[in-house]
Amino acid sequence: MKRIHSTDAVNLEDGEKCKLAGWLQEVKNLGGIAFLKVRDREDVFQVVLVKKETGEDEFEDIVNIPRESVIEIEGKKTDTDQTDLGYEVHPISIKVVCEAEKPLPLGVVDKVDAELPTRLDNRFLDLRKKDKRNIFELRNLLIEGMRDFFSQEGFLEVSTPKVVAAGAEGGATLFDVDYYEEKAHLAQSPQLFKQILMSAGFERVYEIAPAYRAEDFDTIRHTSEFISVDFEMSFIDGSEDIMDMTSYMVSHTLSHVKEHGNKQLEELDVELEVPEHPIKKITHRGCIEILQDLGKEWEDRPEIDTEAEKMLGDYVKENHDTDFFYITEFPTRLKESTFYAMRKEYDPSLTTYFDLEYKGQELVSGGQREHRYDVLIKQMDEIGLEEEDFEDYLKAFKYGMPTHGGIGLGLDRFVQQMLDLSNIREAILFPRDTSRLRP
Ligand code: AMO
Repeated sequence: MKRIHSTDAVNLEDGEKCKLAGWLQEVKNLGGIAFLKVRDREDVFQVVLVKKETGEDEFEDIVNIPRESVIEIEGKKTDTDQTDLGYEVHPISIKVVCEAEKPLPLGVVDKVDAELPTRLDNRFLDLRKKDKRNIFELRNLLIEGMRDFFSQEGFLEVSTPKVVAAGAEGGATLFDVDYYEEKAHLAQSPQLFKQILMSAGFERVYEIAPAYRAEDFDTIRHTSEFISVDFEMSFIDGSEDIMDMTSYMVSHTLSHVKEHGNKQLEELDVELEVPEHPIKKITHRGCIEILQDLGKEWEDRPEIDTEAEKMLGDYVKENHDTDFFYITEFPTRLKESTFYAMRKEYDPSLTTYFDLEYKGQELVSGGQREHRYDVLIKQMDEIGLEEEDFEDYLKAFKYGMPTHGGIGLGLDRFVQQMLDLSNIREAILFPRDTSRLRP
């Protein structure tokens, strides 16, 4: 007989035979009768064990199976209004597929969560909890919604190397790799490759892949490995085109999650905002003014730090009733690592770069790129980058490069913010950070 899920058994006739399997979550032994709660991917079903039917020895064997063992039950589905699924199973046979050791390093049905490090050390058990799996089902929908959007808009999904010779986002956060006789790095971003593909004439590309940053401190919104969603598009008239595409992408993606993840969202008690067009834009200068009005004190070199971002997020929520807004026109000096940023024609102290903020935290950063070879070289010189280190990249600009731009979006952060998770690690199956390399 083929094994079916607990939710499929709902549709069987009363008394029909079935085979179900899962993890033994709980045993309630009342002496002559015992109730087993067994969990599969879809739900928790109940098995009723009657001593008179099984015999004393078998009854004892079964009620003593350790919790979280995997068991397989063949039996009769019997309708009842005593369980949530509307049936229980009267077993003909119960097989232990794999017995769990005792004690468990982490409780699966405990009401209160253990500390995050303990949970991450035992992630396979942690993920058996429904609320944890909901996060990854919604993450899956987020990715599905993005792919759906990109494909509708004529973007090609690409895969670029993760072992690279040159970094794109500044030397400080590069991981080194021994690569045969050479020194290589883990890619911080697909930035340089997605730009090269614009010269190749692909026009619209996107990638969803890991990016690596040797962040030297632990925060609730940074990890050393994260999934970067990047797109790049050509023949644009300015960074407005990139912001529009980003807004449509975020809206489409969130409505996809809302439409298909209703059950999980309800279980996690989350309400999603799908942002309307156009998403509010505030210049970097305008943000500083708002922050000054709000009483934030500045040092000599005003950067919008984590605290300021939060203040701005609250301000926008209060005054404009939305979780989303763009910070535009980042000053050139604040984007010095992004040598590839195009500057504003009317004021080269400003870039065409923007961030998209979501619930008071940066989610996206992007803008229009400098596509003119000579200007690009000048910008690299200004911050002391060596041309020969970027030879392969620069070559693509010499033989016909269209105007272009794009963004990078942190997928894990998107999940974190969307579901109001207290730590980005909750949104990652097996996070990597300054103190975690396993499991
Ligand atoms: P940036 O460095 O701002 O831009 O990164 C883009 C987005 O990636 C996410 N992010 C991170 N998430 C988790 N842990 C980290 N350590 C981490 N670092 C970044 C953030 C951020 O907004 N090449 C440009 C993008 C572009 O211009 O196309 C870039 O990588 O959500």
